[in-house]
Amino acid sequence: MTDTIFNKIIRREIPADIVYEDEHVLAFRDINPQAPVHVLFIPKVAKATLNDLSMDDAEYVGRLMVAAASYAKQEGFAEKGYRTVINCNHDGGQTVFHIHLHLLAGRSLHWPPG
Ligand code: DGP
Repeated sequence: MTDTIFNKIIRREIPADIVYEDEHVLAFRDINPQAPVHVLFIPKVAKATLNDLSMDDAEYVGRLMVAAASYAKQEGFAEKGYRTVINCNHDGGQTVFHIHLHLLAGRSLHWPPG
């Protein structure tokens, strides 16, 4: 897959407000926040979309969820609530083709989403 802006963030070639990092996952604040808390959790090894995953990648993508939930607990909004979203391709609203989990919190979120 082609290099994306998120790989440049991983390599520290462009700045980002990084809030979490481990061996497999990096998390940073979204440049265009849709809620008071809007953090993107990305795998350090890039795959473009959810469609590129197989069952062998269950841990790969699961790590994003677990990291997001841990962050929510650490930041103190886990009990109040939050939303996680992975957009896929055009109709899903995906614009950056490096899988990422959105974590949104800090306000009451509407359903269904737009
Ligand atoms: P999606 O639409 O699901 O592909 O979400 C991509 C998100 O990435 C979008 O909410 C804006 C964010 N984004 C795009 N470029 C940058 C960037 O350079 N820095 C940061 N922090 N976020 C970015």
